[in-house]
Amino acid sequence: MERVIVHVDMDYFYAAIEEREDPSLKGKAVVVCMYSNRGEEGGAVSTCNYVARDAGIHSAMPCRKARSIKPDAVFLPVRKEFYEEVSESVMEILHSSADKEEAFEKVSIDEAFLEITETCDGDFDKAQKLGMEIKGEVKKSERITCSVGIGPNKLIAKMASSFNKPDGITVIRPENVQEFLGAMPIKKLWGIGRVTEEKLTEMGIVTIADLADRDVMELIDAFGKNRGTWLKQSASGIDESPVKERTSSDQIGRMASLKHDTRDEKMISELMDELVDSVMSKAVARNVVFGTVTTTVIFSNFKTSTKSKTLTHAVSDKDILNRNAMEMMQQFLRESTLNFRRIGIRIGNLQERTGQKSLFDFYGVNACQH
Ligand code: TTP
Ligand code: CA
Repeated sequence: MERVIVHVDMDYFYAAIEEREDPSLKGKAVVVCMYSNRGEEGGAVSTCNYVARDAGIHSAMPCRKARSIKPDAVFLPVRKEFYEEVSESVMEILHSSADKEEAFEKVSIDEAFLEITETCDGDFDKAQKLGMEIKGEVKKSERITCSVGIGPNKLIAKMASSFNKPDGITVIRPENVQEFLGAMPIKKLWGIGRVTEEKLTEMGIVTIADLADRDVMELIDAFGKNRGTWLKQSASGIDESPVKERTSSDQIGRMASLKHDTRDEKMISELMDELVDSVMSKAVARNVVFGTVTTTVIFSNFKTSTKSKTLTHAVSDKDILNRNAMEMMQQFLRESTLNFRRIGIRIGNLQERTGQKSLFDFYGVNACQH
């Protein structure tokens, strides 16, 4: 069966979050700036919304220049930790749509690949439907948009997601890969930078189709074996690299929606059991113990709240995880009258397990909340 790969890229991510948080920004140019230690005078544009882009502002431009182009734009400082929280919620949604646990690859704060071959039986019509559902769920839960690309491999999925932005979806079926790539200029091929582009242009290669038509030996002569072969394959739309989890992460988290919005503790506890099982099986597979437990609730009005607890010793114990998680859920229930829409659990401060688990099965102090 042909693989079906999805690439999701959030639209003008940091600026979109700022727009969401402050409805008065709607329609205005919003520029998120990374200020340097020289204060507001230094610094570069991290990103900006599409109103600001239409005026000519873009990432990495000096903030001072952006200000001179559009003095009436709203300039905001980067709030990285906050964006990371939003990113985690988005990633939970994307992860839960993948074929299986391992079929998910977070690429950056606002981009991920997921494989859905089994979920859609290799059928690209079903894949398109699932892609729309993913977009809908992200929009509903986080109130920001993303662009989705679907194709038979990561290369095509990645190029498809940037084909129609913002809030787009592009599905490239295997039989349309050549047509999709062919007419594009070579600089659009994922992985081609300015230096390669210049060299290819000197060789008379302008479009991706030109590159695909070149003899592989000629490309190897010019770029070496690995790069030459890669250029030929990519231009032909071939990419066999797997979607695979990057395991360097120091956290393992899961989030899921309740069957309907509720405050019923039994329903919440049943779903939490499933999430705890899933997180624990991953911790066991990675052979790690955890030192923190974090829970998240997304309420019926889409507001998100998080609580964390630092354990006295790192453990790997399902009951401890479950007990801590449910204590936090009860606290959430006491603090708000709203229904719960989604709940999540995350373990952090992961360390390699050294055995003798029972020695360290203490838990409980240093509770902190935010
Ligand atoms: P991108 O996905 O490159 O950009 P974007 O999400 O803002 O816009 P687009 O709709 O075109 O996808 O980057 C994701 C985030 O990473 C972006 O919101 C801010 C941050 N970023 C920087 O801080 N500096 C940069 O130079 C770039 C390119 C991104
Ligand atoms: Ca993006």
